[in-house]
Amino acid sequence: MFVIGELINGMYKNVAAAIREKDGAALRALARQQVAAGADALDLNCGPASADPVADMRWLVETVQQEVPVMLSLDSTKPAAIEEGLKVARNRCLINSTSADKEKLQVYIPLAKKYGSCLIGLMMDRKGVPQDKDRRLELAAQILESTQDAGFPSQDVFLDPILLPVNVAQNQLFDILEVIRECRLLTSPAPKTVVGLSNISQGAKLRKLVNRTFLVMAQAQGLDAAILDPLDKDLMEAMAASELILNKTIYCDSFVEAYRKSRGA
Ligand code: THG
Repeated sequence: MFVIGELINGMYKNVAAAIREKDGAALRALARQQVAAGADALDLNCGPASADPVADMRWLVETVQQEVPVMLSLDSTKPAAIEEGLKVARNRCLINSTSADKEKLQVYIPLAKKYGSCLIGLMMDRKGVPQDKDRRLELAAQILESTQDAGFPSQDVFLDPILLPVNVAQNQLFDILEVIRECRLLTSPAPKTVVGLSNISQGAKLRKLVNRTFLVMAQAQGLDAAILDPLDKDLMEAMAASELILNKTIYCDSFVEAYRKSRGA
């Protein structure tokens, strides 16, 4: 599993404050802790309260890469903010994200090609998030058709079925698990899949239990990557046990410790 740390997001009050006050030390600590806990990449999102998303994204990238050498996931709805991040990033980035709308794909695919980035494609369009499995797969196919037409490698596309909260859209979660398995069949080489894991438990009780249970179920469907809280130890241990059961890692008595070390944690 490719782990993208979710904690540098202006959705969190402490992060919004650190961005507003340009408190680099606070963000570098969050970056260091997530990588030390096993994150392979970090999601960077200025949050809805940012007065200047372009300048804030530049500052986030510059600040975080002083501390850790990992891939950055530039999470913004504004192409100008994403491009600003791409310009200053030293390492390869993930563009987070495009929808399946043609006019969005026409902007983001050339950007991903220009900077050699990976691209997260959301299975939604201007009409919103689909309610059913077939429509999600249709949108995934549209995204892949556009990337293939542009000569962009399908294995650098991360398809996101959009995880909705269990207390809002409980009846869609099983469909989403099936979509994760089936969208790998859309192209060869296969695209990758990613979810924003914590979405599933927003507003729910026992959030961590819900998060880690969904994660292991999605791993069984072949999920490649997740935006999650790497500081959640039980979650990271469930992920390790799941990889063991799926025969992705070799059993040893200290498999959790071995897994932590294998991710440089
Ligand atoms: N897909 C993609 N990118 C994404 C998402 C996705 N980026 C953002 C988000 N979803 C993933 N990141 C988070 C980060 C935090 C939370 C959920 C998803 C979260 N935050 C607490 C809450 O809202 O309850 C904040 C609590 C606080 O304020 O302290 O749950 O799906 N491609």
